[in-house]
Amino acid sequence: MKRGLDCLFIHTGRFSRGRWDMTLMPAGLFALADVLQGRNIRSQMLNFSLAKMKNPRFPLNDFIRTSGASIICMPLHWHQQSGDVISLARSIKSRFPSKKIILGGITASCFAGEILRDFHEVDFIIRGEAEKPLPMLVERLLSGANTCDDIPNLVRRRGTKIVANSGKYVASKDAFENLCFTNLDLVFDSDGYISESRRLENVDFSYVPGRGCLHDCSLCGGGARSHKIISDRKQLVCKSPRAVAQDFERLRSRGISSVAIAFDPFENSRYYTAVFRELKRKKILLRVRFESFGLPAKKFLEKFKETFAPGSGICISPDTGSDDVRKRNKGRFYDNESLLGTLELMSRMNIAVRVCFTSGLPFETREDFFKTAALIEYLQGKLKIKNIGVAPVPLEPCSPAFLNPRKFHVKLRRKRFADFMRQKGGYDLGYSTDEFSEREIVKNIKYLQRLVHGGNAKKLH
Ligand code: B12
Repeated sequence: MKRGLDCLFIHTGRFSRGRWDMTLMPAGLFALADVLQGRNIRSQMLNFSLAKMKNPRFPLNDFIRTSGASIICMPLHWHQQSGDVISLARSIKSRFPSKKIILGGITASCFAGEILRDFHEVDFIIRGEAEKPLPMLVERLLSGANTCDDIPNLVRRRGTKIVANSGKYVASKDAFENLCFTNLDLVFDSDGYISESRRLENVDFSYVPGRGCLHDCSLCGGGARSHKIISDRKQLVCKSPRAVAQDFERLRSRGISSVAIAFDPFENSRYYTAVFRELKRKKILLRVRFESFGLPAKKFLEKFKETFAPGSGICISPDTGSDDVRKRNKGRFYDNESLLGTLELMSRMNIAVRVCFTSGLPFETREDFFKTAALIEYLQGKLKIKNIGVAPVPLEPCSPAFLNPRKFHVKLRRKRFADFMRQKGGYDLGYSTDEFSEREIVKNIKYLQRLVHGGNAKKLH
């Protein structure tokens, strides 16, 4: 008889305004399932949000029962999922009291103590990086051993107390090099997952070649300092160009023809030009959407153009039209003049571009806001750029503005995990600035969105 699962990963996604979203799973989940599988711990990833989207009556309890898994691992990575993860954990625990529920991911790591104190349906939390701690914990649970003091990054209950083990695990460069973030065979309905990624992101798969950051953008919860607090990571790690090429080859052999890369914390283009060179040498031709955290240099653009398939493009996020606001909020600063120069160059090189903006950044004044509107109009009118996005940026836990609101002149509406659980939808920002109330920020964002979509944007102030 076929052996059942030992460990089932369940990605909850989010149910908001009557529909399921946040259906992408954290990139790191693939590596965790793959590491367990490599140690003969049978694992699978179930994308609950996607299963419910396809079949609103998806029988989760039957799925869990027939899987045989005694351990349920749930990513609580994005704070927007907080309420959904806890309510699903509660429902699983009430139906299967003997199953152990383990949480992990950025948001679970930020609020580990509060979650374990208030939500007894959660048995364990692994803070930060989990490739070593998770197999250790799962092996102990499967063997019935009840000692786990030596498991790094583990937070748990002991009697009425919450204890955090003292050991720390952070993946070294060598360990990271060998992690596999592309094992789609461990995803239940992997074809459905690829189709969902195509629908949402217009690419088959999101690939992340590294971990950590060198910068501290004001509203980002994944900057250098946040990583230090969340996982004790002090350095950036990246896969070698050879390992990235192997991953891409694996993806291609799985039928994947387009990939998004949204990881670009580097000071210069050396890393990616080496990666692109290797992909070209290996003749791996994919369509790529690259999210540039700074401004792509000429050399980067040349290599990008000669490496990837037609339809590839780059997303740039100046966020604001004001140089001063950009300087005070963004780790990798560039001014409007350099931005316009790069956009003109990309247009000459025929590289597709998407330019993204927001409003409500710390220190933004009304005048700055109108600079953003003016820049958008200039890009649309003079540079004929059609692909412009405007999106709200909710305040992320552990971001510099969250950790030090006074320095950034913001007022937080969400501080504790319970506050994050109560949030509703993408426009629930959770903060206001000295200049704008939360409602005004949302109004400003909607104004810019109308500007982009050609609506009547005049009725704002
Ligand atoms: C690449 C990236 C993306 C990519 C790829 C996402 C993906 N599939 O993972 C894209 C562009 C798609 C993306 C989307 C979003 N992202 Co993003 N993203 C990043 C970025 C730059 C790198 C993240 C990363 O992959 N790290 C490396 C990988 C290998 O590790 P990992 O996935 O983090 O997993 C490790 C741990 O978290 C943990 N873990 C994760 N899950 C679990 C589960 C268990 C049980 C355990 C034990 C452990 C565990 O284990 C792993 C390793 O040990 C970070 C910023 C940064 N510099 O870190 C932001 C970041 C993670 N994203 C963020 C956000 C908010 C989003 C969006 C919600 C944005 C939006 N409004 O749409 C969406 C959500 C997408 C969805 N689900 O639908 C925030 C999260 C803040 C927070 N606390 O919630 C960050 C920190 C940036 C920010 N703005 O502050 N993102």
